[in-house]
Amino acid sequence: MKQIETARANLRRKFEKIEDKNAILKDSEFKALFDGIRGIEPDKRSEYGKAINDLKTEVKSWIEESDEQDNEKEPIDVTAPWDVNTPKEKRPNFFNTTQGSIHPITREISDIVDIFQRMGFVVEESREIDNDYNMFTSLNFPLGHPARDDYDTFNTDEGLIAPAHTSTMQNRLLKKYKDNLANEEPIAVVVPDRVFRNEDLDATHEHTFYQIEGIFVAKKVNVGNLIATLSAFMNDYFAQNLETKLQPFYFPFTEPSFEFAIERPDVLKKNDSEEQKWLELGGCGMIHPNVLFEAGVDPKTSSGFAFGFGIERMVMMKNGIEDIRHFESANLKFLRQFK
Ligand code: FA5
Repeated sequence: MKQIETARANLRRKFEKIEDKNAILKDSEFKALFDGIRGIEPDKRSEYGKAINDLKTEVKSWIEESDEQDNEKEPIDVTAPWDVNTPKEKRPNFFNTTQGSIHPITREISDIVDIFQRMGFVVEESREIDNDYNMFTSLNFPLGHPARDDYDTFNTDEGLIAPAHTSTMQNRLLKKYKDNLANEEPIAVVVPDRVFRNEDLDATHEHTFYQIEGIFVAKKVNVGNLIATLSAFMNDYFAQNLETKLQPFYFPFTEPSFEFAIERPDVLKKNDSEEQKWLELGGCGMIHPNVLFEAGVDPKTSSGFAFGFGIERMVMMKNGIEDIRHFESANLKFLRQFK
């Protein structure tokens, strides 16, 4: 009986350690116990045999218990392409991956939108297919105007356009919200969405990317309001007090027009030259009176600003990403860094 007790203790110790719990039933301790029967006095043999069998029953109950615990830890996936009884180490690892995660652009858009919502902007979606009126005419690009060439994008045979910027929404949104003005409320809308351009691709140019458009219209809005709004947004988004710069530019739909640049955040500092110091994020300006008028807003009583930023460029700056092509690459190694 002492021999069986020792064997029991040894078996338990081994059982705790081994991965494949079933293997314990084939352990040499059992064989040694059965072989030991020959050395037992004949009238004690049946008692000894019964004790070995009891031990075996007990060991089986250890296995059952540990299976139950495993099952509690890990629910059974009935769609898995293996038998549920296959031990873990023998299951094929098809996916070699853990759970999926939210794409960094999706997550950043929701952060960006949060900031603007806190500032009182409402959020609207753009479209991935639009027409010449919204892309150009309503935005004060006359037919044949050379500025149309700056927005070279993709067209369908029917003459529809994959929008090259989110400004295509300006006319629709001014019309939709113009009653706000009669009620002494501003029009304050942001539009984060996908846009398309026929581009030569490089580290900062994609053919498919995201922009965030903003429009703000009320009585007596001026460039100072534009700068204050954009600076407040950038400081919140980058959680760093960055220097900002407006430089004169040309867009047919704003007058005056500017390019909005920020100082490179610390992670992307290159050298101290003036040329390397600034990163251009997007365009902005005071909405052109023709654009307001076209949407039925009286430019004599109301004025406003608009802006359009490239979202990838902002995310690249915030996270120190050196190449825009990572975003659409479906490269898991890249994407998993943003869990
Ligand atoms: C525009 O698209 C204007 N609609 C912006 C605007 C809106 C001006 C409202 C005034 C009022 P632009 O072509 O510069 O402007 O593009 C704006 C930003 O989009 C760029 O600064 C850049 O951040 C981003 N962008 C432009 N082209 C690409 C591209 N191929 N890949 C990635 N980002 C791009």
